[in-house]
Amino acid sequence: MGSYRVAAICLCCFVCSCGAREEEKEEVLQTVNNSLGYVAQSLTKKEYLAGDVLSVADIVVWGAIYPLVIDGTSLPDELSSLKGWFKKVTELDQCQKAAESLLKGQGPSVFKAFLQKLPAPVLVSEKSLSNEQEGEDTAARLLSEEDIAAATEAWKKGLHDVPKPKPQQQPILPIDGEKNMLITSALPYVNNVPHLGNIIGSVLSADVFARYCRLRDWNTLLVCGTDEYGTATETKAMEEGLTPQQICDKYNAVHTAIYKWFNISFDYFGRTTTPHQTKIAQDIFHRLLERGFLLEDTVEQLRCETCQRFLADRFVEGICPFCNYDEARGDQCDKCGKLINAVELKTSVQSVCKQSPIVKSSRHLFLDLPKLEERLEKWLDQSLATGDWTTNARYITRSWLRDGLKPRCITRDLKWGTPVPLDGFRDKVFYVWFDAPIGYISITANYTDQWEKWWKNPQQVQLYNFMAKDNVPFHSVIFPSCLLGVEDNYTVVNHLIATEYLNYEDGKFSKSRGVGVFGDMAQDTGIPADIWRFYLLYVRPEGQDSAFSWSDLMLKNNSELLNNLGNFVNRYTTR
Ligand SMILES: *[C@@H]1O[C@H](CO)[C@@H](O)[C@H](O)[C@H]1NC(C)=O
Ligand SMILES: *[C@@H]1O[C@H](CO)[C@@H](O)[C@H](O)[C@H]1NC(C)=O
Ligand SMILES: *[C@@H]1O[C@H](CO)[C@@H](O)[C@H](O)[C@H]1NC(C)=O
Ligand SMILES: *[C@@H]1O[C@H](CO)[C@@H](O)[C@H](O)[C@H]1NC(C)=O
Ligand SMILES: CC(=O)N[C@H]1CO[C@H](CO)[C@@H](O)[C@@H]1O
Repeated sequence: MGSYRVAAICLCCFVCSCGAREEEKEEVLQTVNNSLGYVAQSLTKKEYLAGDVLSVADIVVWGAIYPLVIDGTSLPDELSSLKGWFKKVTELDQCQKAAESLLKGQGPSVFKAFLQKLPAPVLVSEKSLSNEQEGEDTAARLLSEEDIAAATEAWKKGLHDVPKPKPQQQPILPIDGEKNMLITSALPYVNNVPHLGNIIGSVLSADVFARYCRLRDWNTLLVCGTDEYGTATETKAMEEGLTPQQICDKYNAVHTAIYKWFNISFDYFGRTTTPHQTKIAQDIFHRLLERGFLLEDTVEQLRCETCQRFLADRFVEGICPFCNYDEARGDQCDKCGKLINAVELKTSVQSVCKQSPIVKSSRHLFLDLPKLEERLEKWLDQSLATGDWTTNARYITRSWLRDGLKPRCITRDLKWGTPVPLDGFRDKVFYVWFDAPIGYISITANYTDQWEKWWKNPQQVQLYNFMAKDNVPFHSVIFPSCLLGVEDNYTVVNHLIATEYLNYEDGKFSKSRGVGVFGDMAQDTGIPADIWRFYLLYVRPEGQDSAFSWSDLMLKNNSELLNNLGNFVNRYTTR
């Protein structure tokens, strides 16, 4: 069934010409041709796809290729068996009726609007669906004769002739007329020890990309740091009997040590609890306020009377109002991916004390996303067309826009956060999702006082954001909306690289249940960091969830790293 699916996805390109580049179209043609050839081949031996009687497979495939070959004449002659089958299925009474009700006499253009909303076809999925042999063919086809000749030439010359990377100036700054790469890895929450999924999801992926960029001699700045504000920290502080600041100091050191051990090449690893954060976040806030992009409204908030405090959405659990998943968090449902307001949960309990909270109202400030939507879409059109966005990032972003944007509350009744600098709200702080992405900027400001050369320089800087997919909406919709609304020449994301999830053996990583491998434990195993790095990159959840497995780690260490890569390098270096 795999190749049918690819065919169905690729057909979109024909019907809607959704901006696929020329070589992509050729690739698509090839893919569809192969898949159709495959279907035609199987139809030479039998009447219908699954045998001699019509089955659901016929209907599905017929429906998928219908937009392309509405009258069957566009099918090449080599595919005569497919042609005959298509005609036969099309003539079925039910299929005729279905087609008529859909087309309403307008022809294939009726599919356009629908198909344009689908994620852009990814050709990589062809590789993962087919077997390894075909995968290699695809890779080979992407290289031109010249590429191969150049590679052979370079190989013959040996390592001495490889140009040395230019020395790095300090601080690293963009340079006129050169390629300037600003790379961020999602800021890890300070109250946790990161697990392998967190490490490959953003930190290690960003590291590898940054190393590549430096080898290419591009001006590259990789920044990250701990995200330290919010209730998560307050709660952890209560648990451990420390102040929030002490918790941040303690876990910032834990994170720093783990990434150092994994040899992550951050140019600067900072934190969000700095005066720079306060200054920049408040400046962004003031500019949004002056430009009329903030609204005031009353919010129903959950409050725990037992603990005497308002509850952050993340600390409430209940039933998702959209998909009825019964372990949804108050901010987001892990099952359907929708963002939630905690008060919308059907029956909820606080995740710490397990008491049911009460609803209480207070005045808050909202980011007027509907008012920013137009400029966001304009910018997104351009960024998606010219940048590297992973399929999941494109898909999540599109579905957010399709659902329409609503105003989002940016303030919270908490203490541990960036204070809101406005009368009437001075006892509140910024909500973490508003505050945290500003951390990229303030952390850079903590690295160099010339930070604006990176962050207010969209003409000369390419911004790459690395993250796991649950972080996509904040980076593709909400934060860009803020930066565009501020009208201060900010650098807005050009490339968004999101991973799926890494599972642990057959389940999820879970600190509370002690399941999984955490950064500090990886170190204690005695297995060197480079083997961890290799294996995590090998199982990187790129197009779909993947899993960490101990036995697979041993296997890949021996087969891929030692036998294949090791022997290859060995043969080269001992020539
Ligand atoms: C399409 O596939 C058929 C075999 O199914 C092959 O004969 C033909 O050359 C292919 N056409 C293109 C354009 O690749
Ligand atoms: C860490 O990476 C650097 C290159 O960025 C390399 O020179 C160094 O040997 C690595 N350290 C370890 C312990 O692998
Ligand atoms: C934005 O910044 C760049 C580089 O600093 C500058 O060349 C450009 O003129 C600025 N654009 C605006 C609209 O301020
Ligand atoms: C990985 O392979 C090396 C070389 O054979 C071996 O020394 C090491 O013990 C292996 N590590 C693991 C975790 O299997
Ligand atoms: C260069 C710079 O601004 N460094 C600051 C980074 O943040 C820490 C913590 O707030 C300060 O102590 C540094 O002075």
